[in-house]
Amino acid sequence: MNLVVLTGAGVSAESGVPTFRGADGLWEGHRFEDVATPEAFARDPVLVQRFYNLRRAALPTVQPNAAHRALAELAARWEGDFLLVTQNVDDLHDRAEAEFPPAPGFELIHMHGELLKGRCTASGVVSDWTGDMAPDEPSLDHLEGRMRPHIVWFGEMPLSMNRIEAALGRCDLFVSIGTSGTVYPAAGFVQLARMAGARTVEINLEPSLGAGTFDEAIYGPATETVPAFFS
Ligand code: BV8
Repeated sequence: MNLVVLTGAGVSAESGVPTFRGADGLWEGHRFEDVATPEAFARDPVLVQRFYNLRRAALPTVQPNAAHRALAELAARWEGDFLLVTQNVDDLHDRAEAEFPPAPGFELIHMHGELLKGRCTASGVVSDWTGDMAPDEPSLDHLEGRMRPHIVWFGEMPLSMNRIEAALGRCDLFVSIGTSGTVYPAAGFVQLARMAGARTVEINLEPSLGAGTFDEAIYGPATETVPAFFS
């Protein structure tokens, strides 16, 4: 059986990583859509770098929770194809996977990029973020370009979309965990899974914007609902 799981900020909430809507979509008075864009980076790179440096600096202080671990344990024993697509840019799924070596059919995709990676604006080369964690670190120079966060900003194409759409087109079970269904194209994945004839399940704290599209729904904190669903 082929499985696709989509996760959003709600899967990391109980680890202490703030969700986006929790602050009513604001960060220090800025709407995410105004900070997480290429235009914002061009206009005020220090502000944007500070936005990411603060979130990057918080990562060592948070740990994977029971939901991340339940998904990693599932990846270790799943016999078919299992694609875990996360909208999150934290490394909590990666750290949980490191504890449970995944089975061959498993793949983790960060469709919106990763806080711990940077990208050269000239060459496009992606590398581990080597910049200082200082919140006011100016943009790093890298070769002839500048190092930007390896993050997919609003208006930019998410990563690995062909791979994701191919997996959705042939999945038997699609589970969406901890996402409000606000941001596209992730919010449209459930439709692609339905068109493939998959069983679709929403696991969230409360109904998402797309709640009516799912066959089933389970509401409650992810650290309880995710282990229970996949046990
Ligand atoms: C693109 C990286 C085109 C940045 C992110 C108008 C209508 C429709 C679409 C658009 C529109 N105008 C613009 C668009 C497109 C836009 C979009 O969707 N905008 C929204 C705001 C309307 N999308 C884009 O721009 C995307 N790109 O469309 O490209 C294109 C085409 C061709 C060629 C080039 C380009 C790119 C979007 C990616 C943006 N980057 N992340 C960063 O992180 O700084 S998005 C960012 O916000 C996150 O990654 C995440 O995806 C999103 C927040 O969503 P969630 O993860 O769902 O988090 P949220 O807080 O909203 O919800 C948390 C949920 O968890 C809640 O439901 C809550 O109840 C639940 N929860 C809380 N606690 C728990 C819990 N559940 C369980 N247990 C708990 N304990």
